[in-house]
Amino acid sequence: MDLDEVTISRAIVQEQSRVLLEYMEMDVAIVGGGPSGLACAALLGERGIKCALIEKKLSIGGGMWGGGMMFPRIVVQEEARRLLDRFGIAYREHAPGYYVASSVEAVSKLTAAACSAGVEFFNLTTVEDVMVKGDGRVSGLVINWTPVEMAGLHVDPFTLACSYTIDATGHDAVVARLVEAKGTDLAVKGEGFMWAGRAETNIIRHTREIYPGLVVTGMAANAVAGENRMGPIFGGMLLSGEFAAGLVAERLGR
Ligand code: 48F
Repeated sequence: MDLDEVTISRAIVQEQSRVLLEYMEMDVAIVGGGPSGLACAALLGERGIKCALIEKKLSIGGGMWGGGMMFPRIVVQEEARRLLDRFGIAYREHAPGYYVASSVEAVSKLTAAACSAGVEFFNLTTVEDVMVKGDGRVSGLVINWTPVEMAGLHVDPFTLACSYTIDATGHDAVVARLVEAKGTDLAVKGEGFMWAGRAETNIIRHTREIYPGLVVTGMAANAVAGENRMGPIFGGMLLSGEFAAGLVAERLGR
């Protein structure tokens, strides 16, 4: 087959432009492609909810790739084992209730599940602001190419509309902090000391709608609440993502 370089370029631009236009309006925008965002995206997608995951980096996976101190293994506790099973992630029992999985397999299987569920991914895309209009709800995201932000270029962004936004940006709780910075009554307390048991137990309670239209999940939920951190145990991230998906699906009546 003789290949035409321009056809290759045209295919990419045309197809991704089609997707971007289609997702200018969607049900749920998930910001951050770490374990909580990925689990949430997969479970929303499986319910037929139109959602996209926006990730500022080139690769999806957030803090899960690195496992613990760059050993590519993650620990998941008994309460979340069913989610390893649900996503087909293999594991070994290290001690009663402590399961160890490959972080590479975990990211890949969660990402594959989200893709299979119809979730669209916008990587290399940074959420730099949110849209809040007369009804006082977070009703859209202001996005730009990450390289534009990295280079400090003065380039105006695009806006995507969504019924719900999920802040899955991890320790930085970026979307929550954007809302806080506008002088709203939302206060991001910042994460507390390392205390895995407490952090993992309380994360579900902190996974909630923190501002109209804005739900927080994963480490961002703990950071908003001033809750402890937990290190390389990931059950809470998966459970929080699952809980956020259920919460938003219920609000959408799906
Ligand atoms: O940090 P991250 O993995 O979030 P998480 O799902 O999981 C936390 C764990 O990895 C770990 C832990 C142990 O359990 O505490 O840290 O809560 O993933 C957050 C993702 O959000 C992206 C960021 O690149 C990362 O992949 N992100 C951050 N800011 C933005 C963003 C932004 N402004 N726009 C788009 N993506």
